[in-house]
Amino acid sequence: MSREKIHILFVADTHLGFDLPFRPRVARRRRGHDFFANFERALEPAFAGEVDLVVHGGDLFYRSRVPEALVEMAMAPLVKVADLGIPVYIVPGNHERSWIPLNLWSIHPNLFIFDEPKTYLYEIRGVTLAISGFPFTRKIHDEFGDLVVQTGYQSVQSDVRILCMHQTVEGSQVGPSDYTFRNGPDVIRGADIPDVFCVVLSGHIHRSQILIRDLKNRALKAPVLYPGSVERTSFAERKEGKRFALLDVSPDGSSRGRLINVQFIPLPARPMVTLILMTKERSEEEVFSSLKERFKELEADAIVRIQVVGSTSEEIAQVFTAENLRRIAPSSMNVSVTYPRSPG
Ligand SMILES: [Mn+2]
Repeated sequence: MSREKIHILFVADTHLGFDLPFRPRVARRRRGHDFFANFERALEPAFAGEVDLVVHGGDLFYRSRVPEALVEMAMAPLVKVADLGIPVYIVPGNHERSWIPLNLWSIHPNLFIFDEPKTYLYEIRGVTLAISGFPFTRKIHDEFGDLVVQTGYQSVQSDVRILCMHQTVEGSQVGPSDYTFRNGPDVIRGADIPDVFCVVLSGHIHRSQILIRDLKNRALKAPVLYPGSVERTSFAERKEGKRFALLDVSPDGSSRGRLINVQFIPLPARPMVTLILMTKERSEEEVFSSLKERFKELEADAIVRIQVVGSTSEEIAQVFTAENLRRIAPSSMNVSVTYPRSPG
């Protein structure tokens, strides 16, 4: 029996279109280009012909309704991969759930979209790989088992089986203080991961991680792999390294095969900084010059969130108008402001 390794490139949560207006009202640095650049970086091993297939784990776009021009831009790198003869499998995420235009692309012989639960077969170097998947599904807690059956994985002969989805699994973590998903209508129980796949590839959770145990410390029947988002979509991700994944699977004599290698490949992500500015008993000029000083201490490409603490009189608020901030912050930064919530 063949011990051939199959190389898979797995990327997810590219959120293309985020901060990328087609007709911007003001000229300032936009974060959207960073997302596109990392998407293309992640696909480099595919452009170089170093992988056998590519899986996109969903949230290709940053929201459900996007302009057609953005769809063209987002699909171009995936079509480039597909044109090289490398099949690309796309899981519709929460942002693409019922989005028909994506299906127009499924006429490409190497682009496959899990618009409903299904299983694709891919024969390569004498190995039959079964790639099962289903689109993002709300309230999946009690539906997961049925969805897996609906993929039809059991009706095909295979040497290796993988499952692709865009869901939250028990034990996955997000946020600066490691919020852990435990239970709930949108969370898949670890114990429900079946014994029929060698790996579960999932988008949705923006922190890259691999789950091998449930919260009762019982081994999962297949590891669940999240590559994470390609750039930081919010300040909750400020401490996370951004990555995509390369993995190898191999036949092992069962119809499931086995996962033999996982590599998380880092992507450059811009620093995110919260700048706390005290305004109590300070004049507009003082606040203004202190803000200018603080900008100088930051990395030039920082994404800055200013948190105003204290008075937000009309004069002080003038310092933080978008126009004013663009004037004093280096143009390489992205700057936003949050004000304290008014008490009561
Ligand atoms: Mn996402």
